[in-house]
Amino acid sequence: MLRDSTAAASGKQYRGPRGDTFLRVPRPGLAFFVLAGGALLLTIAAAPSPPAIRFREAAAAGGLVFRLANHPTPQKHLPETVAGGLAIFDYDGDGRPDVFFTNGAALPSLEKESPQDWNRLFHNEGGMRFTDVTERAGVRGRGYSMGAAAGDYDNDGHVDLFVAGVNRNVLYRNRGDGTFEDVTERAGIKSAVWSVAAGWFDYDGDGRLDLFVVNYVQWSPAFDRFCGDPVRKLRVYCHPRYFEGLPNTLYRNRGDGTFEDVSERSGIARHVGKGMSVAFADYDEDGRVDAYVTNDGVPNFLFRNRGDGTFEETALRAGAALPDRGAPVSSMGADFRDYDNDGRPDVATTALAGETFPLFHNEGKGQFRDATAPTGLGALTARLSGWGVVLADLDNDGWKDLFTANAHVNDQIESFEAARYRLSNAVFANRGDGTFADASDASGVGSRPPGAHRGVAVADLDGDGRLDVVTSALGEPAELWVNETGGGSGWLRVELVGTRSNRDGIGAVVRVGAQANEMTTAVGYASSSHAGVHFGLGRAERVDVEVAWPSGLRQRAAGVSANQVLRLTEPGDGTSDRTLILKGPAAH
Ligand SMILES: [Ca+2]
Ligand SMILES: [Ca+2]
Ligand SMILES: [Ca+2]
Ligand SMILES: [Ca+2]
Repeated sequence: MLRDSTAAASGKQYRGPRGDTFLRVPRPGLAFFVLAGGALLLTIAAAPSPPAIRFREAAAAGGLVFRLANHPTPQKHLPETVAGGLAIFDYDGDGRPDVFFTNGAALPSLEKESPQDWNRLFHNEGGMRFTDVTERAGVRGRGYSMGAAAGDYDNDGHVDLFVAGVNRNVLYRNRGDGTFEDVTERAGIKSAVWSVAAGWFDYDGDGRLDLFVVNYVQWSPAFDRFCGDPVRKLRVYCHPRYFEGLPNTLYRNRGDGTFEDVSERSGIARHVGKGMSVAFADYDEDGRVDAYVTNDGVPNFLFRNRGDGTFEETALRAGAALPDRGAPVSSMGADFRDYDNDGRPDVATTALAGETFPLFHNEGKGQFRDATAPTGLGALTARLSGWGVVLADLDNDGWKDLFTANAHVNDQIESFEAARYRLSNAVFANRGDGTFADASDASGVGSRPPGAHRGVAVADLDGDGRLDVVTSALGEPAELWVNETGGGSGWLRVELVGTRSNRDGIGAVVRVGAQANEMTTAVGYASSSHAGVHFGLGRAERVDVEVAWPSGLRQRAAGVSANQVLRLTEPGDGTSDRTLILKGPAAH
């Protein structure tokens, strides 16, 4: 925590809930009162509210032309309706984040039969212009792909890519020359079951990224049960209860280009679920990164990292497995970040109409509370169905907002329920008082026809300091939501270069004033955002930055100017002082 901030000129210091002082970013139109008990109250003063979040859709205009070929069939093969993960990462190291889409395949063959089925990589040319570089990069892929996870597993400075799919996973090593090498077999990655999502994290703290693969259910193309209404001849995708679940897979990175399957030894394989996404954060603040896994129709998992190479599944005990109603929901995507600036990572998820999008507030001491209703999200999302979800500060006011990629799972739902299949995406603005407001219409995301949205990833694609959003949709064009929010609020992007820790700094917690954010690339639904750690700074002009590296080392940068990219390299073994203060900007 920032006890001796040198940036107090840009904000006032307050005593935090745990007795520590922190820097609060002023927010226009709001007055702050700190109570003796530590609770923070906000009252709205008679002043203009912050500028509304605004997006403009620009995929086609920018050449980001991708249509997800999910291959719908009369047999309603289940993979058709759960495809759509994507990844944003800078594959060529030019400082501009690029965009990768997973794509489907023919059914029941599970083979990519034409270029329409290829996974696609788009190079960011700057100025919101994109070029398809799939063939040159060698990432067209094989099989029915589902999810993507970006991370530099071999610590060579080039971000690598894992693609999860139906009975076929692929690991690509980034060669650093704009091309990728399929190293799946050599690396020891299996392709035995249906994997939907994956994420990179260093669970054993050896400085090498390990791979968590989220497996869904036991399914084969031979599955031909009729689900739906035979009288009306309405066939629908079978509910997950008709399928056996699967345990997830954990691969330990040996550091020699190969991975060891430690699913059994680590305890991960002891838990059978119907996994859809994974997100990482150190929820119990013991310095070891933990994993949250959403399950479809059964309780979610929270794998607490014991620090000895094993995990215990604590979701029920921690209050993060189920909403307060006590019944499991169709959990899809997840993001694991602090939405209320109390310094602890919370869990935002999505689910289907009638279930709301459950939000679990981290109360400290390893406990969560269902905050869906008190934050207003219960009422705002009760009629929605969602997949991808990101907690990101879309208006740079210092409070993370929610963007969800929406649609129902059942394309025939309108024949059975008063719910819609195709939906517009949604934006929920964080009011900074523990509640969210529906900003969907005002933001412009409702300006496009509703779609069967699935994946979502976020990054500042044009380098203007405002986070842009990419979403995928079944059978429909991907959307590129260019952030055009006005108001000129400040921002800071922190990019990490690990030396003792993994090169990406994944698992680091970055604090700017009262804000905390995780360096993680696992977001949304089966998706990945690898683009530094973004902070909205409101009107603050200078801030202090503190990084808690996975190695345990803490690094500070004091008096950092707003509106820049701060690239922090972890001090190496030769540094005896565990706190290093970098003076001035380190933008690239
Ligand atoms: Ca790039
Ligand atoms: Ca690499
Ligand atoms: Ca932990
Ligand atoms: Ca915000």
